[in-house]
Amino acid sequence: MTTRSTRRAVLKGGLAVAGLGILGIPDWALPVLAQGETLVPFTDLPETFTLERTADRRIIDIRNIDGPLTPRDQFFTTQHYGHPDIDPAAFRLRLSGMVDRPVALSLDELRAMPSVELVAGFECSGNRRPLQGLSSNGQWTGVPLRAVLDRAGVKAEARELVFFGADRGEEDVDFRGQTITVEQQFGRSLSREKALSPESLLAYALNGEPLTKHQGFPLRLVVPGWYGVANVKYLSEIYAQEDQYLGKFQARWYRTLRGETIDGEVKWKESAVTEMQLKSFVARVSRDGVRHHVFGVVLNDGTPLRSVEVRVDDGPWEPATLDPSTPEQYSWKFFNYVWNNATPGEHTIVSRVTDSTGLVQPTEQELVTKKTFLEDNSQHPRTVMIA
Ligand SMILES: Nc1nc2c(c(=O)[nH]1)N[C@H]1C(S)=C(S)[C@@H](COP(=O)(O)O)O[C@H]1N2
Ligand SMILES: [Mo]
Repeated sequence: MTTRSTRRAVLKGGLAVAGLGILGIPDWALPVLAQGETLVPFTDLPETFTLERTADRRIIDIRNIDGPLTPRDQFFTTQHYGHPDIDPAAFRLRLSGMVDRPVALSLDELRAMPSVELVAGFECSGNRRPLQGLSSNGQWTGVPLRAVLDRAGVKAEARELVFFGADRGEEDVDFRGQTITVEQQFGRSLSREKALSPESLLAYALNGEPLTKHQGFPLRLVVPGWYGVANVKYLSEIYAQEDQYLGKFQARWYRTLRGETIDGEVKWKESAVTEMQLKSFVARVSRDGVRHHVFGVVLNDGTPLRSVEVRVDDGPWEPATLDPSTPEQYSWKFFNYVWNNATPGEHTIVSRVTDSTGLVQPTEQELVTKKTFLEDNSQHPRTVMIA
């Protein structure tokens, strides 16, 4: 058996006992049933910790990641306006606004265009402690966004492309103390340059099968290397305009406020959530005989990585090994670290990643001037108890 299939078998055993959680025994505290490898529980999780599983939100259990691609029915999800029911036969993607030829494309027409496949992982910009479970990795099939925009011909004056989902909801818009309630679609924009650049994709399949309802059936935008919010689901309309788009999910809900020191003075900078910030996190610790394994995940904007390191307690940073099973540029990446001679007692384990430009994942302390919780890519120390 290869290492990967061994791990898969071990974790299948782990999943089989997941139901014991309802007896008050956290499933990850139980010995896993195969190959003598056991999960070592994280002791930093609150005792009452449960994975949120509602129609609009699914947090994956990162301790159970068992392969590079997240299965379709387990992919994390966050959805603001419920799940619209879309009849695929009647579905049309409309392109309008500042275009030469407004078009409406059926799914068959989109599928008839040359397709591309892309492995891309992403996390919600709100992904953070305690579990980091708002993240997943998928193989997307679809049509390059650029090819679809070229069908309509984006006029030279158009500065922004706005992507609207078919999902809609009522929102209170505050204006100088006055509250105005409007019904709106989920909408996000990309600059002309970004939209016409070659990477983005209009995806109709995930891991080789049609998109699931939670992942935006029948069509979604995938902007590789960007936070989840850019990947508009139930994509029904692309509108070209000259003005900046200032809708709620562009200009307000997904904003980061950071203090930056410029010429010795702190300037407060508000920015839209775009490229993923360089992040790694420990996903699980397991024991195999006398050795322990630390397994983790890296997410970033697609910049090549230089290294991942792991530190135990106050020890030195030690190199971890990047797993070759996730080589694609925009895939999430796995790392492994063999922890020898772990002594009984509680230990802290943390990882940090460095990319090829020399950028190092920041500590929590280095992010204290970031005042909103989005884009938290800080190093995430975890604790485990070694028996
Ligand atoms: N139409 C639509 N697209 C959307 C959203 C939404 O609420 N409506 N949520 C966004 C956010 S905040 C995230 S993190 C991702 C989640 O994608 P997933 O559910 O496939 O994981 O979808 C994005 N696309
Ligand atoms: Mo999100």
